[in-house]
Amino acid sequence: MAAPGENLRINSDRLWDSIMEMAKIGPGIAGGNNRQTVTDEDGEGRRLFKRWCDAAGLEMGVDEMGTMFARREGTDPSLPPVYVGSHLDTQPTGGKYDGVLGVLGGLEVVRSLNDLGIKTKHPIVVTNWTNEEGARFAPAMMASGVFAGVLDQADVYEHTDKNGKKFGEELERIGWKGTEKVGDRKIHAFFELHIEQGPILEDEGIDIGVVTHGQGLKWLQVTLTGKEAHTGSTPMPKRRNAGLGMARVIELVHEIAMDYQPDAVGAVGHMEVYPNSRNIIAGRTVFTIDIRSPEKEVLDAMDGRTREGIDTICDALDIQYKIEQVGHFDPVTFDAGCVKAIRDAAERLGYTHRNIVSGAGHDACWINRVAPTAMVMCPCVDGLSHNEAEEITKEWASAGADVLFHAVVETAGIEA
Ligand code: HGY
Ligand code: MN
Ligand code: MN
Repeated sequence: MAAPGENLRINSDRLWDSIMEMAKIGPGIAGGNNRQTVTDEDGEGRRLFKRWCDAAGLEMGVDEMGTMFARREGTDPSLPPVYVGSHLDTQPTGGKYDGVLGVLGGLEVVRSLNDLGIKTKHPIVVTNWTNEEGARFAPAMMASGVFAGVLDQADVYEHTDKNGKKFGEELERIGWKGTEKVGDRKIHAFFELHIEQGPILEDEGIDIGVVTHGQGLKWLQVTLTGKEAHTGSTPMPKRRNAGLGMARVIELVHEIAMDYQPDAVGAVGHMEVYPNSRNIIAGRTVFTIDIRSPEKEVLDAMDGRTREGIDTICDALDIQYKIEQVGHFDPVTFDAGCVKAIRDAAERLGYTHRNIVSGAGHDACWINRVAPTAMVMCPCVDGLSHNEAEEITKEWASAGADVLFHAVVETAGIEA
C-alpha cells in the first residue's frame, strides 16, 4: 500500500494532554499511577477512554474479558481491521506511560486521520487489552492470552488477588464484562507503541526502537512450608525455616541469571511471609520467580536449574516445596512485514532508529500468534519503568506516535 507523505504527523500536544489527563485517574503516592486491573480506578480510566472514542466517532465493542475495541470504519468494511493499542492498567506503583502511551497513541492515530479527512481501506480498531500487567491477577497479558487461545477464560475468571477476590467477579463488578466472544475478531495486523522500559535507546541517543523480537518469560510461584517456632528458644539445628529457604532461592535465581549474561534476567519481586511476626520463624513463604531470556534453550535451562536448586535447598533445610508455573511465553519473533513498515516509517520521518529486543512482555507477544504483529518503542528516562518515577519526553512520545501513525495507515491503505 502507498505510504503516507513524510509531512503527515500526529498532534503532539493533544497526545501529551490526553496522557496527562489519564494520569489523573488512579494516582500513585509518588507521581505515578496505581490503576490496577478491574479496580474502580481501572473502570474510571475505561470510561474516560470510551468518552474520547465516542467523541472521535468510533464504535465500541467489549469482549468477555473486558478488552475494549474502538472501531473506525474503512471504505471496505468487509476487510479485516488493522488493530492498534496496548493497555491502560498499571502496576501498583506504576508510571504514567507504560501501556497508556500505546492506547492513547492508537487513539491519536485515529484522531489525526479524522483531522486530515483521510479514509483508509481497512477499518482501524484502537484496543485496550485487559490486565496486561498481571500484578493483581496473574498471569500478565491475561486478556490477550485468552484472545490468542493460550489461556483458558473460565480458568482465569477464577484467579484470585491477595484478598481472595476473583478476576471474573471483579470484571463484572466494575461493569466491563462485555458480551463479545473472545478471539472471534479477525486481525489484519496489530501494532503496539510502548516505552522501552530499559536504557538502550536513551543511552544511544536513538528516537525509535524497531522491535524485532520479544524475550521469553517464565513465572514460577513457589510455596515453601517449614514450621513456625519461637525465634528465641528454638535451637538452630531444630529449625525448619521457610524464610531462610526463600532467601536461598532468591540468591539461586540471581546466580543462575548471571551465568547466562548478557541477556538473561532473573529476580523475585513478589514475596509473602507467614505469619510475618518478628519473633516467629517463618513457617510458610510464597513468592514468584521471574526468569527471562531471548533464547528458548536458555530459558528452559534456567527453569531446570532453578527447580533442581529448590529441591536441594529444601532438602538441606527439611522444608517442603510446591512449584506452580503461573506465567509463560516463549521468545517471540515479530512479523517481518510489520517490522519493515515501522522501520520504513522511522526512516521516512527522519527519526533515528535501531532494532531492539523487548525485555518486557507485551500484549503484542500473544497477538503475534494469531496475526502479523510488531511494536514501536520510544526511550524512557534512565530506562526506568515499573516505578512511579517513570518518565519520557513529549518529543519521544510524538516520534513514537508518528511512526505508529505511518505504519498503521500504510498497512490499512489510504483511499485516494
Ligand atoms: O512483566 C512484563 O514484562 C510486563 O510489564 N507485564
Ligand atoms: Mn506495558
Ligand atoms: Mn508494565
